[in-house]
Amino acid sequence: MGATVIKAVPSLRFDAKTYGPVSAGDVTIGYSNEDSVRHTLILAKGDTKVPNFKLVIGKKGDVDSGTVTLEKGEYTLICDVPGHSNMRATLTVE
Ligand SMILES: [Cu+2]
Repeated sequence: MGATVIKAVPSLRFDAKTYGPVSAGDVTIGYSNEDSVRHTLILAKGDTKVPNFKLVIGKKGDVDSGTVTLEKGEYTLICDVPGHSNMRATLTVE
């Protein structure tokens, strides 16, 4: 299965509002920094943060990736850097 690639782009945005659908199970996510500041990526389902998953891209050109086991559902992609609260998107797992 291929990776879902998410880009952080200027200014303080993800490159899409929605990603997927991807298949439930082990989901590989790549995160690429095309912006000029540090970004993170965490996942939440409702108000519950998905444990043990965080990607960090510190500067332009950085790439991080990770694999996380996800059940079916709608997840929120979040950059938790202070001031980046508009960096929210949806990942659909089916
Ligand atoms: Cu950010």
